[in-house]
Amino acid sequence: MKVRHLTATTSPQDVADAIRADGAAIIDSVLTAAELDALEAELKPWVDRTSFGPDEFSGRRTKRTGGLVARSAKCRELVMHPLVLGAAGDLLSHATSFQLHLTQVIAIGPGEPAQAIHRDQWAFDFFPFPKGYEVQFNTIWAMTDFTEENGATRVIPGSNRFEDKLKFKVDDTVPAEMSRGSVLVYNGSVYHGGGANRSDRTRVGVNITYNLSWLRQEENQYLAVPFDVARTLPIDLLKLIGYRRGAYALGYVDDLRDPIEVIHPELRKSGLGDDLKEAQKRLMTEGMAGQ
Ligand SMILES: O=C(O)CCC(=O)C(=O)O
Ligand SMILES: [Fe+2]
Repeated sequence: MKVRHLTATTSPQDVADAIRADGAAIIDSVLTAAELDALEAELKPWVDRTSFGPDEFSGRRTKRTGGLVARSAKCRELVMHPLVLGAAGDLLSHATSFQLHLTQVIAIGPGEPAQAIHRDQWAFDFFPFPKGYEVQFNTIWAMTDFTEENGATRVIPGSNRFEDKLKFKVDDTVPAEMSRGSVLVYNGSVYHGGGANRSDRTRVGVNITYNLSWLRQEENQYLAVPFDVARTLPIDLLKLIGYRRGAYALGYVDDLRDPIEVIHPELRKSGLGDDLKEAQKRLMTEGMAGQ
């Protein structure tokens, strides 16, 4: 079974449905050549000065370059891409909100062997989330073509419904082959891994992932994005990178202040934002019912 291909005009709900069905899908030709060139120009200096990975999982011939919200204005557009945010919101709608989890160029160099097949949600200390309770929405934007030969991500379609902590071989997977400018979208429960690069060119993807706001972020956005840069970012992006509360109370500052107020004091609110009213209502009814 191959990874399903969708067009860039697919609705966010249909993208989310494809992921619910198979754990992964490819949206073809989302970015234009001009957008890709601009992205590449912003990312190159940072990738050039990144060292190879320290272990097999990160990849000893693979570079992983993060901090992309701070380092690349064009990446902010990928982070905020409406189709991605719409699909993520649909897939993760069982929680109050979701947030940016990590931003990372993954440049798999020639000679890199295949990465171990895994679930991304194992990052949460291998917590056994209930089947169907998705905690992550992930993207890998293809900056080069992704081919079987150059290390296209390996996926087991449908494995989002499998048991946890299973071990697989590369032969159990299929390559998520896609053209430059396409994006692989997948959830935290699908088994996958970076492919072996048997070509003589580097395979480059931009991995941008989102998770439920009640979980910890893999990349520490508060430290990765300097305060002076954060101050210049749009409010929506600030909230997405974590300057908001998760559920009712998670992440407040001093006297129950919303974290966005630290950056923008003019946004001080006396009450809760609309997005938190539902969480408050649940806390009151479910909290009281338990007493
Ligand atoms: O680069 C890829 O194709 C996937 C990498 C991956 O799955 C990971 O590092 O978690
Ligand atoms: Fe992964």
